[in-house]
Amino acid sequence: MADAKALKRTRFTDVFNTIRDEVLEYVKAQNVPADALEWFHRSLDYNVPGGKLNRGLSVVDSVEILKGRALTDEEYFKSAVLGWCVELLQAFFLVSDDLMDSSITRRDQPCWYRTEGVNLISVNDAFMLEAAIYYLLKKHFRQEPAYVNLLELFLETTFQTEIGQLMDLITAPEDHVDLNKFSLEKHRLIVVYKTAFYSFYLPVALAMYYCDIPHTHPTLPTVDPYKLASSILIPLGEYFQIQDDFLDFSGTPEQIGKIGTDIVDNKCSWVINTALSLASPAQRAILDENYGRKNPEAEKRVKEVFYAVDVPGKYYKYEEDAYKRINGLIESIPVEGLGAEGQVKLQREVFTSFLNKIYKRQK
Ligand code: DMA
Ligand code: MG
Ligand code: MG
Ligand code: MG
Repeated sequence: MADAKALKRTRFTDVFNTIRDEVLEYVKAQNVPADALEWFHRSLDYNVPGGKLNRGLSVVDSVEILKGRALTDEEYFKSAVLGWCVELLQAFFLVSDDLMDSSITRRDQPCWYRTEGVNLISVNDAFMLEAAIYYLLKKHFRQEPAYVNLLELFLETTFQTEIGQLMDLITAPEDHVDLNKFSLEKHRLIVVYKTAFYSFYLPVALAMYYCDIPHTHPTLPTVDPYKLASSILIPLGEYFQIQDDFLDFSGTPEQIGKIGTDIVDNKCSWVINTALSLASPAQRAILDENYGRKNPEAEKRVKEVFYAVDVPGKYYKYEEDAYKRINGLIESIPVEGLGAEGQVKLQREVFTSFLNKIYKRQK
């Protein structure tokens, strides 16, 4: 089992080497000097392939499930290119996110902006990681009917994520802490935009477009399969970001590959919102005085309150409830397919396979 997983990762990572070289070949052909080419090469290797690859692999897995058979070499390659485009988008967001969140480490190494000689050049590096997506889409999908759909999906999802990042950042001002402004409703809005669209809806919708699944059947009035997919994947993304918030506070750097910054950064996370709903007046006063302060002692006092009100216990309960609720949503998909004659099939396994990639995750 573990072997099959490792094999899958190796095959997928092989495609990264190909697409990285294609992007670099293109830049090289523009006659850019060797040092600039080498810089981009380093940025691609440092920022793109080192994560869990859940998003990228989900594109390939979803295409395989939707087609209901093993993929041809060409189908595998193209699905993997789409998967790596999602990972490039993720790299673009993470490089900028770490700069904006003043993070220290990511994927067990220093954040890119903190490496030798990079700092604010990382802004341009992030843009170039994004640009590589559109070079690859054009190169590999320009001739396909799905091209415009794939293109629009990347653009719309990027916009949604940026709106989410904006809300995340302005809800967490550096110089002014006001916990009255936080709520679980606000949290939900932020996480759906900053995480759920690009991490969950995007990989599956890419696979659906690649498989030429239509929005509506020409003669049968039926549910839009993309809307149905979204109604499951957005709650799944919300659950994923709540895990991310919980791990930011409770995970060790060795475990999660990054040092948590949400408390110091004054973030409107699930953890602070949960603690606020449980805190006594005395505990609330400690949170008001210590949350969002750039000081390790203050962070420690906040964590003590989080443990005192048993945030971990609430989280484990949340996780069990979310898992059941999302499985219930998945079971509402008709097994025979959508539409009276089942013309559009949206296998439940697309969603269970994604859910099982993240259930009870520790990193
Ligand atoms: C994640 O927010 C959202 C994006 C778009 C990267 P985050 O700052 O909680 O992520 P992380 O914990 O990985 O820094
Ligand atoms: Mg961050
Ligand atoms: Mg962030
Ligand atoms: Mg986080």
